[in-house]
Amino acid sequence: MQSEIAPTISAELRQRFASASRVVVLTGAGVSAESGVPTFRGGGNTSVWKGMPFDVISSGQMLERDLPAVWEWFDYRRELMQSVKPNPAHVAIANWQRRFPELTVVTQNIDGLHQKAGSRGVIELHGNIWRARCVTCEMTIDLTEHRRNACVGCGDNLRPDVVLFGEMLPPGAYERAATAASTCELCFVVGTSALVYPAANIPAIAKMGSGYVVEINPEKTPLSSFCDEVLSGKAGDILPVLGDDV
Ligand code: BV8
Repeated sequence: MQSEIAPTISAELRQRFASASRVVVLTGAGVSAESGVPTFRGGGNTSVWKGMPFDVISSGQMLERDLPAVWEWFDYRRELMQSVKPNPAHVAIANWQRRFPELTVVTQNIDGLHQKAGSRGVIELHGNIWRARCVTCEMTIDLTEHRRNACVGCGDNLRPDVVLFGEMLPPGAYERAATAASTCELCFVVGTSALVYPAANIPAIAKMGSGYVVEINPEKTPLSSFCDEVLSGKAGDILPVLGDDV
């Protein structure tokens, strides 16, 4: 039964969903919106911090200039995320792991909610807010278990293990995501404004291969006109229906 909250899913997508083996899901902040994690460009309380736009406070330059300010910003966001839980969108994507022989989850998010929902092998293009990394020896610690004092390895400062604007992505992360996209049959783009690169390249790479690209977002984005199918609505409404429907 087609849920009244989900838009019409085309016969083509139903057929592809039923027969696909290699699937890529690229997610952005919108997939966590229904968990209560503020998005960045929706004007929420993480789009500006102490008068600074988020791509200023979350930049490599700011980290060089004022590490304590960057820690204050990330401590605030970790506090906001303490009690958030995966929503039906994360759970549906985690369930797809059993459905598709090769499912690759690529996320721009740093909240760890895909892993909490049970997804494995998640490619975190922008790192993870629950980890800290030594600025010198790059040793990482889990901030859910340790306080962020000095590095236990070499004693130098720790920084959030998150990719800030102007910084390179984790070695190999983008390449693994691009490789999966280049050979996928289906690529879902869920809850992203598709403004940040190189993550926003992933759907184009899927399209250049044999990927059928499906956007799931309540709003239009720069990607919408390029996608094979756009399902306008919330990820938490649409993703669970997609699976049941076919
Ligand atoms: C790089 C971690 C190579 C931090 C993030 C100058 C110098 C250097 C680089 C650049 C430069 N100028 C431009 C660049 C490239 C730059 C870039 O792309 N800038 C943009 C702004 C133009 N990229 C980089 O810097 C990257 N590195 O290029 O390295 C390099 C290096 C040095 C020199 C040259 C080249 C690094 C980018 C990573 C930045 N870190 N996050 C933190 O979180 O604080 S990015 C940040 O934006 C988040 O990760 C976020 O995920 C990401 C993208 O945003 P979205 O996820 O799309 O979220 P947004 O709020 O925008 O949209 C939410 C969407 O969800 C909306 O469409 C909404 O409609 C929808 N939605 C809402 N509710 C729902 C929903 N959808 C479904 N269901 C719902 N319920």
